[in-house]
Amino acid sequence: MSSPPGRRARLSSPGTSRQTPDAREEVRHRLKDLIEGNRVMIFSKSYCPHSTRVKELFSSLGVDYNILELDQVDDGASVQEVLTEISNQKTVPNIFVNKVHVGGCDRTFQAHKNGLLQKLLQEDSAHDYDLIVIGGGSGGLSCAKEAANLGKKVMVLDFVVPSPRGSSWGWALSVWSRGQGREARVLTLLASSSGRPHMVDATVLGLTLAPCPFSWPLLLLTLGLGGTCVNVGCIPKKLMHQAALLGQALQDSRKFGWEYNQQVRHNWEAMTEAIQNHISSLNWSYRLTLREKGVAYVNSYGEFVELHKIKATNKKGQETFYTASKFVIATGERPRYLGIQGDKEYCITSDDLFSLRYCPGRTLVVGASYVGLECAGFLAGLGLDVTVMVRSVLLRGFDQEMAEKVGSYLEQHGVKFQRKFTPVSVQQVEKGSPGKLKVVAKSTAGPETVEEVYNTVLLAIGRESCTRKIGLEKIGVKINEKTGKIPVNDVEQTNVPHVYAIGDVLEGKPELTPVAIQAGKLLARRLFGASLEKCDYINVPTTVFTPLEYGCCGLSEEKAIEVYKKENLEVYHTLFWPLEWTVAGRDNNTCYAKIICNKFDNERVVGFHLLGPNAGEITQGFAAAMKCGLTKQLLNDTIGIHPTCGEVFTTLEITKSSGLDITQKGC
Ligand code: FAD
Ligand code: NA7
Repeated sequence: MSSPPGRRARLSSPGTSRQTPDAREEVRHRLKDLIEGNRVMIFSKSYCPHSTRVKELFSSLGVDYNILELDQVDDGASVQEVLTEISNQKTVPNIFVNKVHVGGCDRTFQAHKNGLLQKLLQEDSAHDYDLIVIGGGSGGLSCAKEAANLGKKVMVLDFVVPSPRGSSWGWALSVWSRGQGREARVLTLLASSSGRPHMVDATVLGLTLAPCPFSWPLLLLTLGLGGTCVNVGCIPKKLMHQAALLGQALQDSRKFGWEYNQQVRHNWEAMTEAIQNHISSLNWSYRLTLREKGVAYVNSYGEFVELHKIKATNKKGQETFYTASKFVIATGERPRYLGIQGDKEYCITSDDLFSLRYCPGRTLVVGASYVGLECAGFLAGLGLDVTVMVRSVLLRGFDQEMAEKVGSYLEQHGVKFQRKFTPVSVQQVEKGSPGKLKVVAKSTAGPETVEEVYNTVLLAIGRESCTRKIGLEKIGVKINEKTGKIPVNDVEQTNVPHVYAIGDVLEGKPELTPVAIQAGKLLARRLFGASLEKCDYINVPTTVFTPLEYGCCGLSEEKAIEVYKKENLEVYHTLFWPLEWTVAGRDNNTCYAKIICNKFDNERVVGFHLLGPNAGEITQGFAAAMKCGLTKQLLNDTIGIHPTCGEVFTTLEITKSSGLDITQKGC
């Protein structure tokens, strides 16, 4: 663990003689000054392992401490003697917190376990808040709520800077009031950013509400609380994926005997309005939860101005200043732009798509990572003409065999791929909703240039961390200048001890909602509770929600070969035919399952990959098994659930190295 170096106390005592009473008295005074002048004072010896453990504990709690290494000062022996008189403790480490003698290593850890240490540390009320979280997304809200659960005074700042196309999400005006009956609790959503004013009852939105504590109705304005996932990420994306899957199910249903005559068509406006209503209800329930937990929520842009002070600027430009003992940066990321003619004026990104008021029509998706492919997949599933412009490979960082299979399924389902091209200009040729845009693209492999007209151009070319305009340079928090990401140690602490970071802004960590949530919750528990548990970023499962879902956990085949070497791995795989696809007459050699095992570790599964229906649901369970050390033998010993797709992993027999045929016969 890399712990921040504590400040080294100086105890130089010129002319001090350990023998004379005067010198002894002088040491006593100096020690008193150190104990009274420092929130945490550790008397230690630089080589003592117990002292190191204690320093690590305070570092993991984000607490600044002062150290006096008794083996590194001239009069260390007499200091230790005087310390023994003061504290009745002979040994080091010898710890004082807010002038209170805590004890040695064991007693300090015990005090941490039973909460006494935290109480002692809290007796520092110089700041407005114990914790200020900048960013009210997945990570920030999780951290703030947990800190409030632990009795802390917490503030969350959340502010959405509108996208270049003007999208700013999630405002909702609602009334919260007592209902008619004893148990009744009513929230009525009056209007939301999704469009025209409407009245929706909370129960219809599936909200569980605490009874309204007031006898009069409370009018609440909620502004997009919840960050990327809720407003412009996972939630609307998965719901649009579901809309597309329903279209596929409609096609399959005829094979299962459903007869219907009316022409089936999809209504974009109806879908987006329903999804935006759901999002408004989530925004509102987050707001309510913060209120219930006593977390102060401020809809303002946060920026550091001093080590313990931030400036909060609201929509009207009004500035307010707040101080806190600790800060968590959870500002997330926003979509990147190409930096070419017409991109900010005419192109949209995922920040605009999910609330787009009109059907995007013929669409060009630029970028082939998961955001690009997922959007291309559901847009094609809704019946649109979609092209993906790919600069290099599909799904960089994912298993490339799986990525190509995801791509070919998309292609079978009507998505066109323009490989090895990147746009150089976007020009409006016709206004409208949607209008028409001419895209000129250049080959990345040669001099070729092409041009084509689309109704919509969706950029999915990566995301920029929101770390460059939050005053980090003023307080010395280091970022990776190239990526904007924040490097942290294994307890999410930046190089400035009282400033932490979680979620998408972190360098080298998976950019996923559950990761941000887990990191935020555990951070709060470490800072304010008795926990030392760290966030485990290994074997984080994920799923690409393309029309045929791709779920994975652990290493890609390429990465596994890099880490373990090919000869040390055994890869088991098969194509399979979901039962639901048989009657529907869908392809029998599309779905694919693969595990990568380390031959020299009991065939432990180091990579799990599945392309098939509901891969997200299936992968979640196997991820838990991988946490428990899943091996091939354990999979063999597991009895399958028949007939399911997941059972395929209990019967994998063919190794890739054998080269045996894995195609499914039939149909
Ligand atoms: P965010 O959720 O982005 O929250 C940051 C918040 O801070 C925002 O509200 C922002 O406006 C605010 N903010 C920024 N700067 C300031 C400031 N200075 N002051 C005040 N407020 C500020 N993950 C999954 O796990 N599953 C998925 O299926 C999935 N799908 C996705 C689909 C898309 C299209 C996208 C874009 C992302 C998807 N993700 C998915 C990723 C997921 O959304 C992120 O990993 C997650 O939201 C990160 O949480 P966070 O707390 O780090 O940041
Ligand atoms: P990613 O994962 O950074 O991928 C960006 C994609 O865009 C990738 O395919 C890039 O190709 C491509 N790209 C980047 N620049 C260009 C240009 N100039 N022209 C064409 N294509 C380009 O971004 P996502 O938006 O998909 O996801 C980012 C995170 O957001 C993700 O981790 C989620 O948590 C949410 P490359 O492979 O670099 O050649």
